[in-house]
Amino acid sequence: LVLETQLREGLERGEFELYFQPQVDPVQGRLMSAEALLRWRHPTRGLLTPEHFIAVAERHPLMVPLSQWVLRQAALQAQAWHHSGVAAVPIAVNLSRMQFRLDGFADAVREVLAQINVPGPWLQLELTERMLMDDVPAACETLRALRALGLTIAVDDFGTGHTALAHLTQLPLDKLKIDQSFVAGLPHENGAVAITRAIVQMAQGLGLRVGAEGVRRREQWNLLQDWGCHELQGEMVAPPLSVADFEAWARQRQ
Ligand code: G
Ligand code: G
Ligand code: MN
Ligand code: NA
Repeated sequence: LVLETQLREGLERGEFELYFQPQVDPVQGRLMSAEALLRWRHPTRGLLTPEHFIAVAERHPLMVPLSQWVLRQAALQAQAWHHSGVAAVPIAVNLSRMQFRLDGFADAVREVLAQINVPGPWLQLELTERMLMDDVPAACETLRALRALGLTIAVDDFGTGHTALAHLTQLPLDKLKIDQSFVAGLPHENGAVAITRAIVQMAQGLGLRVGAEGVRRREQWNLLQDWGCHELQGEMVAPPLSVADFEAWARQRQ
C-alpha cells in the first residue's frame, strides 16, 4: 500500500510531530496536564491528523515503531517542560492497541523513562475501553506494572466502549475521560446530561479523577464544574497546539 510506504518514509524523515492540548481545572483554569496528539507534516498533503492515517497504521506492524516514537517524544517534551518550568505537568499519551498488547510493554516504558531520565508521574497513559476489555487479566497486570513505575492511567472516550462496570473496581485506573459526544449534548439533551452526570458521580464514588473533553461552550464548562469534574479539555480552553503555540499559551497563563 502506498500509504504504508509513505508512513515508513515519514517516520524516517522526521515528518511526525506532537501537538498538545491543555487540560485545566474548571475552578481556576490551572493547567493540570497536556494531551499529546500526533500530527504528520506530509510533504504534499499538509498537516494530517490521525484519522487520515491511524486506521491504516493500526493494522500494520509499523504502528509499533510509530507508537514508540510518540512515547519517547512525549517523554522528551515532559523533560524539557519540567526543566524550563513552562509546563511542569504530566503529559498524556494515547496508546495504540498493538503497542499496549506488546510483550514487555511496561519494560519498554521503563527503559524510555530511564534513558530520558523522566520520572513515571510525568506521563499519563490514555487507553480506550476496548484495549482494557480485550483481555482484562492481561491488562490488569500491565497496568499494575506501569503504575508501579509511577505513571497514571486514564480511560479515554469513556462511555462509548463496552466496559463491564464490574471491571472498573478491579482495574488499576486513575482517571476517566468522558467522551466528547456526551459533552456535545450539554446543556440541552436530557440523555447526555444524565449520562455525563452519572459518569462524574461514578468516578467520584470509585475514587477516580474525571475529565471531560470537547468542552466548547461556557454552559458546558459551568455544568461540568458544578458537578465536580476535575479537568476540562476542549476548544473553550484551547485547541491542540504546536509546541511553540503551547508554550506561548502556557506563559500567558502564568
Ligand atoms: O488530535 P485528533 O483530534 O485529530 O485525534 C484524533 C484521534 O486520534 C483521537 O481519537 C486520538 O485519540 C487519536 N490519537 C491522537 N494522537 C495519537 C497517538 O499518538 N497515538 C494514537 N494511537 N492515537 C492518537
Ligand atoms: O480520542 P481522543 O480523546 O484522544 O481525541 C482527542 C481529540 O479530540 C483531539 O484530537 C482533539 O483535536 C479533539 N478535540 C478536543 N477538544 C475538542 C473540541 O472542543 N471540539 C472538537 N471538535 N474536537 C476536540
Ligand atoms: Mn485521548
Ligand atoms: Na477521547
